[in-house]
Amino acid sequence: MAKIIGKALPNIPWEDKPADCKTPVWRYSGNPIIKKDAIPSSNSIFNSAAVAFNGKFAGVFRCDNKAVEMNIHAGFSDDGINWNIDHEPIQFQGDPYITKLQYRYDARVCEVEGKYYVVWCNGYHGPTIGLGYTEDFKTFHQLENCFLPYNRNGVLFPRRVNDHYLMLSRPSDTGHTSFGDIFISQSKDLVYWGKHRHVFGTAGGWQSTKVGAGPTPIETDEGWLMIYHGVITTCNGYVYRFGAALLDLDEPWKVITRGDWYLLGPETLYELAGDVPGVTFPCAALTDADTGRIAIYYGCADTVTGLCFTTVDEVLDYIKAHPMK
Ligand code: BMA
Repeated sequence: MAKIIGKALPNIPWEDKPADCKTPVWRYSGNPIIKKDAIPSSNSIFNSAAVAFNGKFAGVFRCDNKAVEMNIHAGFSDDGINWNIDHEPIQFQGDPYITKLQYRYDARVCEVEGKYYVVWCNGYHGPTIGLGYTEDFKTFHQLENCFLPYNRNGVLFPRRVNDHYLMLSRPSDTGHTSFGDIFISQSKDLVYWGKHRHVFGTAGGWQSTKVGAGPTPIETDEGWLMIYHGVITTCNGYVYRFGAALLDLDEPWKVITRGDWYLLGPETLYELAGDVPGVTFPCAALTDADTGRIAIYYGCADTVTGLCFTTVDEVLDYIKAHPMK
């Protein structure tokens, strides 16, 4: 039995695994939990991040509006399933040179030492990784962009490792990048990032075009559990699934095990049909250290937000049973 290192979350959203389910991850029966028009201005709400907050839940949601402009909005929930999303996008405080809006999307939220950090793809003469923080999900402060363009997929670790903040990211190009490996960068102050290390690149099948980090890595007694998306190019375009890898706790650029089989991919109607058919894109995971339960939030077909469940043992047993050679 593996152990999640972290806080108990007795009110984690949860449904038991259905008796007839043969996969390591199972979908919430009420999916999608957030519809495309959950706020008046939205065309689609997907690739969004939730965290435990003050005994309840808060999050940052990608809401593309009816002009199909990409922006991020705060939201709150009593149960992690039913959400009230602010109708207005987040307005960041900070240096106007940095806070000037071009576009924002695919946020992750990560609590580090009592602050909730938001990491997102930020338009700044091309996509790069934006970083900000909040303590109440009402006032948000924006820090410097972490990297030079182009980079569209940043994920912060929930604690410092060897006195460095760690960020996973994927250097890319301006558009729908047809390549991409995952790197780790390190920082003493969340401003200057360096000591860049390659974590892993593409592999066969479902992860043959590009890979990118998903939710905040989950600390376990066996290593960092990283859930990540993998993309394959088919005759109908890109298909996004997600899988998992276990990274060394002290040197997370070292891969202990990486799954050859995906955990979840587009199968249901709301994953197969939408603005971008065939996309399952995980951006957040709630965890309960007492039970090992994990609830994953994922974007479906770039249109709606879904929720699915697993446990730390389900995932680790699965990637160990089907490891990449
Ligand atoms: C990626 C990002 C995601 C999106 C995905 C599929 O490159 O733009 O926001 O979900 O493509 O369209």
